[in-house]
Amino acid sequence: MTYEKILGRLKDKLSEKRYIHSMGVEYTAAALAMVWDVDVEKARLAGILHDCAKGLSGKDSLEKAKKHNIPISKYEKRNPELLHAKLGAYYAKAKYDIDDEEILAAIACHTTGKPGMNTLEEIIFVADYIEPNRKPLPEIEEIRKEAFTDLHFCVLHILKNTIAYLKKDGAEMDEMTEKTYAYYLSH
Ligand code: DGI
Ligand code: FE
Ligand code: FE
Repeated sequence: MTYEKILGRLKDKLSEKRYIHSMGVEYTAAALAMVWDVDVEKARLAGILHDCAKGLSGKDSLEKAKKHNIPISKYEKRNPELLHAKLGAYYAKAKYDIDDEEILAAIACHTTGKPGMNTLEEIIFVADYIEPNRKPLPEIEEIRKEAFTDLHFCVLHILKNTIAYLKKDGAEMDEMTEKTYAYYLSH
């Protein structure tokens, strides 16, 4: 599928705000790929497509996950918006012709992260958080610098702030978010 076709389909599936965010993740991931010696085209594709399933409601996400045999954890059952990452990987392959397993894996873990992410996975996780169209988050200036100077530390910093935000909000934490944080604290 051509890049233009991917953009056309995404534009149809996402809100304008989410589409602009996706473009921000694409170019931020491309810049990070240049610094961290990752294939720039892979980073761009993972970035532009990472939220391709974000247009679905919670109810539809659960239905689609069941339909496509995507395992649903108890956390995802209670917080179905978490499923947009795994569903995104599914649609990237099924609807956007992405066969590269590394791109699909980076999309699948972009919300909670996972222990021992590879560089492309870390780049998408970070780019999602720091891209310039997102509304400013606490300590974002430091986090943005870290993304280009110390990628592992940047992942840890984002996890720490996301967990603090979820706690403050009384939101339920996914087991994977906690596991990822524990991993990055000790590595
Ligand atoms: O899809 P985006 O909004 O671009 O970003 P994302 O995929 O990182 O999703 C962000 C949302 O996911 C944010 O509101 C925090 C939430 N989130 C991240 N980890 C967890 C979580 N929500 C719950 N309930 N539990 C988590 O562990
Ligand atoms: Fe997302
Ligand atoms: Fe996103």
